[in-house]
Amino acid sequence: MNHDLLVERNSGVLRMTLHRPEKLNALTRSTIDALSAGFEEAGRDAATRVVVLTGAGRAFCAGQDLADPSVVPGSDVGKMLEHHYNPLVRAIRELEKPVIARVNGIAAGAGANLAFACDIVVAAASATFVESFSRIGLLPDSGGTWMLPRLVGQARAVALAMLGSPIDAQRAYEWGAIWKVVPDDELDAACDELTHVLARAPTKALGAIKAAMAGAWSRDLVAQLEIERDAQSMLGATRDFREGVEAFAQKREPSFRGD
Ligand code: T3D
Repeated sequence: MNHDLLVERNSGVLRMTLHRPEKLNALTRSTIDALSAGFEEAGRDAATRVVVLTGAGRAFCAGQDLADPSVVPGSDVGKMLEHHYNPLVRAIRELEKPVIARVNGIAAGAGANLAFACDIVVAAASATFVESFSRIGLLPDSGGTWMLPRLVGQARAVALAMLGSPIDAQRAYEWGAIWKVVPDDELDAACDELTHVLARAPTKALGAIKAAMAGAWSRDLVAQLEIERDAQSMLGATRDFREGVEAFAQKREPSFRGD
């Protein structure tokens, strides 16, 4: 039980809401661990077919709680990454189910990079993203140095990290860092539309897409073709593939179960 994290399950959707609005949902160790546990549980629970990560109040997440004793200068900040942030980022990236970041407001530091680690990022127009690390003498962590250049290109990634300049959701969208930006009052509808589609999609195929694309950065084409072959062998034996082909032949909407 973590009071800074609300966990809700409904119709195949696991929604985790960072809930410490007065501190812009800054992350404590226990909240990071509760998030990791939530993503791991989502992997085990066949009923969960999509995960939504969001924040309460005016922020998505302001990153590490800078009032936490573990970040006092002189302490080994890397230990915090090793034991808490890195397992969380891996839990998001290794979950073979889609993860949506519903970015309702400012996403700073690790908060920004957790959003970028998700599969589909939809942001309110008033949201901003800031790699604030350099402002306090750190480098982007939580996968930021890996993910940002891939999303926006090396030149923009380096400048964002070095300058710590915020970008608004529209710019993040134009730079290819996020999937969609919507007016603030349409964020819920946009997120609901996504979850509705993804919770009824062939979950194993979505998981295979995620895994194949994530690993593609470190493989050559020949190796990637083999990954596609192996994944397609697995997917071709699923009930959802059979259902998809039958539905096509019968000119009806498929009813995917996720198996
Ligand atoms: O262990 C390790 O350090 C390793 C891991 C590092 C990962 C990281 O995430 S490092 C980066 C940490 N995050 C930041 O540096 C961002 C710090 N916050 C800000 O720069 C600003 O708060 C924002 C730009 C995000 C928003 O500014 P603004 O003016 O809209 O709000 P505010 O007034 O600064 O914040 C509102 C309250 O939230 C305020 O509390 P108060 O004074 O009303 O009681 C502020 O202190 C609190 N708050 C905001 N961010 C954090 C925070 N409290 C603790 N930690 C925070 N990160």
